[in-house]
Amino acid sequence: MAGIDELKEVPHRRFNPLTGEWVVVSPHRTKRPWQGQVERTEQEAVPAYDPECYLCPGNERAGGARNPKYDSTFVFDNDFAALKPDVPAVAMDTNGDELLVAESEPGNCRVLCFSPRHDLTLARMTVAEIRTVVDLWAAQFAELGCRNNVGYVQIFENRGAMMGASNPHPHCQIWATKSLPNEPKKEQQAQKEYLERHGKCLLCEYLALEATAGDRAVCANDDFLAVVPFWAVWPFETLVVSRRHVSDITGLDGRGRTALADILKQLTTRYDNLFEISFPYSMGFHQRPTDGREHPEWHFHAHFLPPLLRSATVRKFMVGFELLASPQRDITPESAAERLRSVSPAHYSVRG
Ligand code: H2U
Ligand code: ZN
Repeated sequence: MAGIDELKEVPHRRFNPLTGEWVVVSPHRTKRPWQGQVERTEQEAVPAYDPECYLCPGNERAGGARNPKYDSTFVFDNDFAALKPDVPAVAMDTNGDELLVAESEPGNCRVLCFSPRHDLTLARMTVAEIRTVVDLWAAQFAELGCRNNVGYVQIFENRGAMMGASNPHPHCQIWATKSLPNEPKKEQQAQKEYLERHGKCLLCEYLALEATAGDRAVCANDDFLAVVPFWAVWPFETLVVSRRHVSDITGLDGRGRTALADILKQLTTRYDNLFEISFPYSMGFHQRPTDGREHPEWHFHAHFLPPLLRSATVRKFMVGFELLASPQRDITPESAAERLRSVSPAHYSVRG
């Protein structure tokens, strides 16, 4: 069996055991993975309070509602929700030919503000402040997940204009759906099959491998490990895995929740330090479906999917072969992890 060293300069493809999909890796295209230049971009000063922001405490939202003068976290139903809880049960399959298939999808969409401060981000909040966000994520997962018509709860953050975030105020969204969406559905099947075939949890086993290997690790604490996964698609994609086998965020005890806050701060700090900007990404937690069944196969984790490639402005595009055939990357996951490990663990904004 070949080791990764033998593939260091060889075009190859890597298997993602969580989705059953492959990614093409072309390491020979990056003679030097990193030129060392940091392209400084002009950063707009963000005020602590913005009278025009629809998420700041006390302000009016676009829908007309007014935010309370909250001093920690704040959650509300999305004023422009993509899904609604009360929809008639409708299913169509014209002529039964399995070609024009549709069904109504009940759901809830919420917006969750991390902080009353307009100018903060996870990287610049304290671990104690992020811990209150973790507690609210857990409460929201529990509350929405126990509803009859909620089979899955997706918590996600779009960070930065490049990712389509409409507002710099630190916030995330929660979408609760009746059905299991595509990505968690793939992971559900893969984890279930792995458990059946090996009698072990896929991510427990992967975590043990990565903890020993070390070359894809980015940062860690006693309860979590952040790695650039072996099968990463985005240049600086990471996977945050709980060391304990819990299937959802409510399975974390107090210590685990503080550790989750800590690893999120560590990781987002390293991301920001890479190009000395507030690093854009989409991140989200993958947890067990809330369909009322037992899900021993599910291992709680988070994915960070950042678009940037070489600098604050040069992003990766998923086009051509990637869009039509399979994703591809040049910089290897190992060198991306090395880059993330080599930056300071302290945020550039407080380093002076
Ligand atoms: P994003 O930044 O990830 O787009 O999330 C912001 C969400 O906030 C977005 O889904 C909602 C938008 O619908 N929103 C409100 O619910 N009320 C408002 O007053 C403006 C934006
Ligand atoms: Zn704001």
